[in-house]
Amino acid sequence: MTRSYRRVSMLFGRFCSIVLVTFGFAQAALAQALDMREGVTEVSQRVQSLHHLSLGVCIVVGIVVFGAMFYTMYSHRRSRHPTPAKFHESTPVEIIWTIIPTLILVGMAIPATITLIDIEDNSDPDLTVLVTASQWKWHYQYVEADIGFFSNLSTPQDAINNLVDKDENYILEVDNPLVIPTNQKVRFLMTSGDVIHSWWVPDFAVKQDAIPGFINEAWTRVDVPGIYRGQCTELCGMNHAYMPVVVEVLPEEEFLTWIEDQRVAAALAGEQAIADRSRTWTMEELMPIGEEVYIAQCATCHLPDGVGQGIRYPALAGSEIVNGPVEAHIERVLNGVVDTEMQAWAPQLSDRDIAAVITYERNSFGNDTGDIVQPLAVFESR
Ligand code: HEC
Ligand SMILES: [Cu+2]
Repeated sequence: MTRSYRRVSMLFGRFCSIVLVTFGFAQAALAQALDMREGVTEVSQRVQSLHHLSLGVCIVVGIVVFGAMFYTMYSHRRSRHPTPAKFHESTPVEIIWTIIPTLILVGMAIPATITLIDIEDNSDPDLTVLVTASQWKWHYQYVEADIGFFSNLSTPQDAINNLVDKDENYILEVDNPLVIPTNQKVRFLMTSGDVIHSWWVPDFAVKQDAIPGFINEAWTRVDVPGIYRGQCTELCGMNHAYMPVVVEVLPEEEFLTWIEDQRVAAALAGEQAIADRSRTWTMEELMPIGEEVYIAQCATCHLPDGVGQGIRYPALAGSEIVNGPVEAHIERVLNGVVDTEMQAWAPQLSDRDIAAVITYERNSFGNDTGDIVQPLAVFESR
């Protein structure tokens, strides 16, 4: 008897230690796979610990409530208690089961409210970025430094169409990431040029709607340099899944150098634009540039071969505008069509790129106007 008892208890002990060791490993792996991420800001870490607090409370409450239920069902079953007790109401019990949940809720509400108030505190920023969403890209304007640029998806179309392998950052990569410095409070002003979008970077615990006609606020302060990725998180049309957010956090000095580089680049682009419109371009020069711009900017809607998509996105092949007077075509591309997805390209593309893409449209997809549109003509129509 004692011997078999010892044996069983030894086996049980071994079993428990195996379970515990496995659980230890599993816990680390599970935390990676299932837990809400910790992120890289103080706010994101507080949000995670709030999540842990609530989850812990839920688990304890669940165990107590279900434990009491199962215990009652088992020990008061009919075979043991043929005649049920007949009491009604119990003031002490009612007081207890009102006060305890109230205390639990207040205990959870206090830290949650403190965190929420901090999340909403957009005062005293070191830097402000105006984020403007549109279908399907982000525009970042550094308010103090007065520089701005568009951030477009950079995943190759062939990866999207399963013609080449997808890499780790598939549809989470852009041509120009938002760049911000470490250790500074960055305030975001969010708005949209068309429909409702939402700017979301999980590692910062920042998720804010970008609504046309409104400006919403959010802020972050990141201590760890690195590249952080997010997405638009409000269904915003056909290419909703293709407008990622990428933020590059640089140490402060590197950030200042970056700002300076952006200023120099903007000045150079201005000079380049003057040079571009002061000479006459040939068809051979414009066509390859036009094709590149078309594939990067226009092909998502009008398709690479210009056939459009039903009534929603008109075909450019055989289009009256594309084959009609040049001025009307330039006007359409510069200003777009209000309240449609055909956006104004004037603020987005240079004179040269617009001239090139229009030249390309007028001489591709079976269109054969022979027109060469000059950057100067685009400049004058702006
Ligand atoms: C997000 C989708 C989208 C993108 C991207 C887009 N377009 Fe459009 N485009 C449209 C829609 C929608 C219309 C029809 C607007 C209307 O008239 O209602 C249109 C119309 C046009 C027309 C007039 C065609 C016609 O026959 O009415 C031209 C020309 C044109 N787009 C050129 C371009 C160029 C050049 C680019 C890239 C620089 C571009 N589009 C990018 C959606 C888009
Ligand atoms: Cu969006």
